[in-house]
Amino acid sequence: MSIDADNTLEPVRYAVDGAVATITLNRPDAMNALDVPTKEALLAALRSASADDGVRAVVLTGSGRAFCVGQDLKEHVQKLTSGEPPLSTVRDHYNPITLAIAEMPKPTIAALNGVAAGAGAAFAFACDLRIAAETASFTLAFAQIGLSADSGASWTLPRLVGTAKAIELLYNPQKIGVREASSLGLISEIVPADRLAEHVATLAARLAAGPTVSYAALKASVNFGASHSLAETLEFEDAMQTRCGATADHREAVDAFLAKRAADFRGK
Ligand code: T3D
Repeated sequence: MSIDADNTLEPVRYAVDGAVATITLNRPDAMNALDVPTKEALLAALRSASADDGVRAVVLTGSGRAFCVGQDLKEHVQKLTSGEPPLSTVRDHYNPITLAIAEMPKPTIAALNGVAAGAGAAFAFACDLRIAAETASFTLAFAQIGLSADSGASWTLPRLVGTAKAIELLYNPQKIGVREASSLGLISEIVPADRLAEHVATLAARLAAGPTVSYAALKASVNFGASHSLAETLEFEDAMQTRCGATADHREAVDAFLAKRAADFRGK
């Protein structure tokens, strides 16, 4: 755990190892619930990872037994009581955080070490890949506290599981264990809890050594195609292919293929 000069726990840790940035929600005693300082620190970390060309893959995880239990309801009730507008945090924090994850121009991995609830689950859904420890679970907690979906859950969840299943899961905010989550397509892999960090580090390092511009274009194309016509998507694909075709990585990969050697991608 990292302690700052005031001897308090930093709510988010940001560490870069090689070309992999790891962002760790770091309020273990609060199950990484999202209060304002945590949301601000998370957004800053995501923006750092996005802007740093040396970072070519991003891991989002939690410390302690939870991934993230969503909005800090202890902070939230204080705002409700004081008459402050608590729901402004959707516009002020949840929306920019979700866009920063979903539009990250490099691969993103949610390393699910424990429960992901509410906005915490939605942040995981916004990542490209979700790797779960056996101890992980999801709870779509929004209706449990009389709220609607936020942090993109109404956009990402139907794309992951289909519209009917998304409504069913949102109406029934019960624990979804890793086996059910896997069969629904919410997670791509389940690993033993004590191997999660190592497994995700290996995957992230592999992605960070890949064709970063190609990965960003693939993500943008798939997301574009999900809400546009075929004709519009073909235009978008053309633009993305033109961009990728001009990269040094593309040239390197073609040369490597013809020379029957492995490509050495630089992310440019
Ligand atoms: O304006 C806005 O804020 C709108 C934005 C909304 C975005 C959202 O994220 S809405 C969804 C908010 N999250 C929830 O409703 C989840 C609430 N928590 C739970 O349902 C359960 O705690 C869990 C399923 C996540 C975990 O269950 P379990 O049995 O493993 O743990 P527990 O015993 O329920 O909780 C352990 C402690 O964590 C407990 O504190 P205590 O009693 O030991 O002092 C509990 O109060 C605390 N905790 C859990 N979730 C939250 C939380 N404290 C604050 N905020 C939480 N979200």
